[in-house]
Amino acid sequence: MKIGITCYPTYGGSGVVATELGIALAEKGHEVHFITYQQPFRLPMFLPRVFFHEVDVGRYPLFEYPPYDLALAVRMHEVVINEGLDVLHVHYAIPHATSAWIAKEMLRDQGRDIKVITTLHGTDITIVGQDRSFHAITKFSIERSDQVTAVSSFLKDETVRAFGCTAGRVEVIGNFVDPVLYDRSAHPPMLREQLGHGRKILMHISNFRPVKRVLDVVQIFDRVRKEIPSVLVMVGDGPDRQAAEEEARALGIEHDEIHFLGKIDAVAPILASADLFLLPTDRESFGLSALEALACGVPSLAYDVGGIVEVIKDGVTGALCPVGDIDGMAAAAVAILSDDARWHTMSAAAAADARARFAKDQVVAQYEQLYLQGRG
Ligand code: GMT
Repeated sequence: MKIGITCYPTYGGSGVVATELGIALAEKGHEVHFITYQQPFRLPMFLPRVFFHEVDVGRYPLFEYPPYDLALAVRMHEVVINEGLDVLHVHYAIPHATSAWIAKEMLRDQGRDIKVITTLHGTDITIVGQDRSFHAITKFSIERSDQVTAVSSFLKDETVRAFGCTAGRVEVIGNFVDPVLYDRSAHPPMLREQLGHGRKILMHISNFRPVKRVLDVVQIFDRVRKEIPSVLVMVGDGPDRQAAEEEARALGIEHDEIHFLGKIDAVAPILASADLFLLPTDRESFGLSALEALACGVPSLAYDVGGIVEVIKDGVTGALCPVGDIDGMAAAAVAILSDDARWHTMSAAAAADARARFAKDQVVAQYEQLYLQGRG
């Protein structure tokens, strides 16, 4: 099939999922066309059957806010015609589902139908989509999509609740990992040798937005390090990085105990050195980074809200605590890290469960089924 994919190409979960889905589809023989404003960051320069179509908004003095959604619709319309696409699969509703609907209407006028699939990822439903400025257009665009998927049951329920969509219209297709890449045994323990020095390694990966609660990460670690020789590795960057660094200093955490590595695209080799993953976010629809950690055999800790409870199995592959329960998270971390046998059992269960429920091949096949539905 010929599939158009639109996503946010920069750092972020939905862009990662969309890009890796596109690469996997191309490996299976489909032709994939990314339509967005920048080459997706996880997309290597050239791959067979993968194409990139840049959206150019142009510049005009009148436009204080250049209308990207319209330029995207025009580009979608053009690529569908020029490349003969069968389906447009957009990731993150705003504004991608709206642009796809406009392109679909333009094509309809030319006697051509294009199937539009919208995958909802998180804040397009839980935050931005519910803002007064966007609620009506988000609801409209979801309802006009031919098919809608959500990355967790939590997100599906939230879509039905907040937008009044019929539950049957939203199919849950979770995120996925490549079990070959996210394999602890596939990577030398480089980070452990460089930073571990015999200590346990706790890790956090995110875009350091307020929703990720990176200060909680530092405070949990502060309690753990007092019980167990350990080191915290912080991966990523964003608005709360400075506050996290200041919190570490205020708590007297030594320079050698906490490392801020900044943005790193290839996280599998460093996850393979971690002993515990911390993702204490309070509004996570899925938690892709936790899934990547689990696949690498890293027991993961999170708050028991949102879709992350569908990813981490409490007491089996990690632990879940009430939001803000920093003492509880620290106690759970110490309990896992101080018992080698328990850690090994959890690590093996984490890697096995990630493979059983979220392996790339099975999830990509679910999307392929969706593309084929309704085709003659
Ligand atoms: O960063 C992004 O690309 C989108 C972001 C968001 O804010 O919606 O991430 C969401 O999509 C990811 C991929 O499906 C999920 O793993 C994240 O849990 C989800 N983020 C939130 O719900 C906060």
